[in-house]
Amino acid sequence: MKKNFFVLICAVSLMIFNLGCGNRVASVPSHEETVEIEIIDFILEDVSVSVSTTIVWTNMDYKAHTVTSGISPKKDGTWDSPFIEQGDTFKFQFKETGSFPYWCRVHPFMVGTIIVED
Ligand SMILES: [Cu+2]
Repeated sequence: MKKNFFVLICAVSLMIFNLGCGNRVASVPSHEETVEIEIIDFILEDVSVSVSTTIVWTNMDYKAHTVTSGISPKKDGTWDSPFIEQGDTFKFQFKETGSFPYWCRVHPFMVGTIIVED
């Protein structure tokens, strides 16, 4: 009986240990980060970020803007914000590498590019 109990404890320990390992793997830092971009004076910035980065745009202008992926004046459907009013934000996570041009649907002359690297 005592021996069985000991085996049971070992099995439970192993289960907990494995569970612990699983949790540790899941929480390994994935280098996900947030980059903040302020839209000021009708300028959309060019920014380079690493993959998995979330960009948060904040509109500092008195006019509403959008951040819309694609080459102005065409949307490519990767992302498109609603109107971002002064002080409001829009965020998008870049899960793939590449060069992503974007523009503002209200002011199609506003263009920028997000470069996403490994
Ligand atoms: Cu705009």
